[in-house]
Amino acid sequence: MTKEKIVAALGLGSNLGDTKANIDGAVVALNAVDGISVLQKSSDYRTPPWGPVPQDDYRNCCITVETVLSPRALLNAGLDVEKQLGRVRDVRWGPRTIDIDLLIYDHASVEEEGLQVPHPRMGERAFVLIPLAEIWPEAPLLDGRTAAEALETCGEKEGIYKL
Ligand code: A4P
Ligand code: MG
Repeated sequence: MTKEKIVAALGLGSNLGDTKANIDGAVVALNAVDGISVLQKSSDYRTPPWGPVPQDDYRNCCITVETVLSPRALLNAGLDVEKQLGRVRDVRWGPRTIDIDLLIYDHASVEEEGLQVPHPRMGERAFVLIPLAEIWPEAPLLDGRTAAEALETCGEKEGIYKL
């Protein structure tokens, strides 16, 4: 029996080292994982740092993938790729070589220890919604809105530039 393939979206961010190489390397590494095929990658965007930690601007993008992995296995694949690319977990919300967030997994809603999908903070974050709406405007958020609808009312669009 073949497993059902579903579409998921991942958000990638980097603000340490060669940010383009980090993002591109993460996309290649994710595509190389058994059970994950990258469908689309958005443009990269330069985005002002969000959150309480003063730090450099980020490079952010989103990808859609087709996968037979469970949400947990997909999250773990992302964490493995973060490790491969030399990410050291230091300050929460602090600078990072690469951050891979699981944003959307089909229409599933997951609330487990260490795993929340759709990603709980994505609906207010233009650095997630702008690249996501570029490749998957109909992406279903937790509150029933699509990525494109959430982007319309999102207040943090200033200072974000397509690279
Ligand atoms: N976790 C639970 N649900 C998920 C999910 N859907 N996707 C858990 C990914 N991880 C999920 O994450 C901590 C734990 O969250 C993971 O081990 C996983 O079990 P982390 O990556 O170690 O820590 P973090 O990234 O510092 O915390 P968090 O809360 O994920 O931060 P965010 O929300 O990712 O924010 N500014 C700009 N412009 N661009 C950015 O990309 N990123 C951050 C980090 C801050 N400011 C930013 C950006
Ligand atoms: Mg994270």
